[in-house]
Amino acid sequence: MRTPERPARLTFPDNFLWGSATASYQIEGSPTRHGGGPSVWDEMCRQPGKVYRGHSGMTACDHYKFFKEDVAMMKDLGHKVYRFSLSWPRLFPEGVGRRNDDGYRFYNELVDELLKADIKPFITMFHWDYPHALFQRGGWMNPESPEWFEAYAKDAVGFLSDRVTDWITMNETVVFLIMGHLTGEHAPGIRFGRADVMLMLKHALLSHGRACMAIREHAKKAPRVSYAPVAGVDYPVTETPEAIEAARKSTFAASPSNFFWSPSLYFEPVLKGVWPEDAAAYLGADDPKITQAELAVMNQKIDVLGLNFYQGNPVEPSADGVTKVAPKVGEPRTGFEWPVTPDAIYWSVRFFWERYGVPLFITENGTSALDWVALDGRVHDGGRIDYTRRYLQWLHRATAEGIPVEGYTHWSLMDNFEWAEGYKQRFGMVHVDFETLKRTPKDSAYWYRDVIASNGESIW
Ligand code: GBH
Repeated sequence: MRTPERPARLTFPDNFLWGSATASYQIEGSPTRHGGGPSVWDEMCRQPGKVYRGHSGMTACDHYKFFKEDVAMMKDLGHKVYRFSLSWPRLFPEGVGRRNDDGYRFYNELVDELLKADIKPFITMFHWDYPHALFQRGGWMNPESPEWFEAYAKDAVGFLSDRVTDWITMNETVVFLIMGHLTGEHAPGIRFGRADVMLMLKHALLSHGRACMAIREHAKKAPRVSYAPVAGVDYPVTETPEAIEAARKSTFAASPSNFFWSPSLYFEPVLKGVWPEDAAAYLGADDPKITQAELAVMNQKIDVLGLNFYQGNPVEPSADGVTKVAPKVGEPRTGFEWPVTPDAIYWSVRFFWERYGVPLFITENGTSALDWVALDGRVHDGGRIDYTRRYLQWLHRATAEGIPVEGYTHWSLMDNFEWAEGYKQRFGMVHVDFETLKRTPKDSAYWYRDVIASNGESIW
């Protein structure tokens, strides 16, 4: 792995927002307590063999109970921003119609607690816990689904926008659509054909657009609207102009080899109001045939574009575009066995900035590791420190080149329910003992506290 030279002067902006990210189903627990409704993830966890060892989000970190302690912990650790999600079925047990006021009570208290601690709330409206009742009505396949999402977004904004200004409509459209409905690894865990999944994509993108409009129309405080897609890229292993151009081209092409993960399916309609021609050609009869009017709904102004970045694919230019660079024997990998590709975060930020010109925010980045509490009572997660240090060094290069990056929320604040992997993968800077629910900040949490205090100086 390469690393950039330490610059003479660091260029993270003075008001750079350092913090961490979580999601409702992964940390809260008690999803159906006090009137909440089940989500597709509650149903998924009940099905044998779908989630590692039959784990579920029933208790998770019990953040629902311990949120005050968790906010106090974030404050101790110096976090300035906290990205979290609202559980749609906690607020609307049937997804639409009847509101559950107890759900709002929880989020109201959480927001108040954050503001008291001087931590900026950054809210994701949808991070995969889709109301089961709406799934029974066809879920994303139902042409009414954009209206459902809009109604929910409008209501949430109405309740929280007297204090909250920063909103993300949805997290990683590709994951809940493709892993949820095409490969079936995630909830609802049913495999549909590609024409159906592309129709769901159309409805999800319309939902995003309508939620953006609802936020602008109903926010009490001037809102900042955001979107948080997976931001993996093909990136050049050598920095020649030809290699850079080839990597850029293949990043934005709807490549047949990994078609459903092509960023352009999720970025182009939202940021340019365009459905990629190569996607339409590839899909043929299964193309969702998105109209100009629908593209106009999807293409709402985004104030800050969230990037969830974990890994890129190294490529080299070749006669017909690019070829993937084979992994080296024994290359560094995370606990999940995802390759560690720090330089790729720079290319991600650069490619998405050059193409869309919207200020950026790293809404997720992090690594899972096999962490445990050592005999000295501490958690020595040196791998996470090195991973984050390297990714931040490359992120810094983007800011040094003048690319506006407003903040970084590390995934994740604490170990949590890692979807189909249950509690096996630990992504937190804070260790959670899932039997006692005891929180133990890992070495990385203290390291990150210094990074924040020095506005990034200590990453070199
Ligand atoms: C995020 O998903 C989620 O938002 C979060 O809830 C989750 O806990 C966290 O990450 C950790 O998993 O780029 O084609 O090579 C990230 C899921 C990670 C899925 C990278 C795709 C690589 C596919 N993605 N992965 S590709």
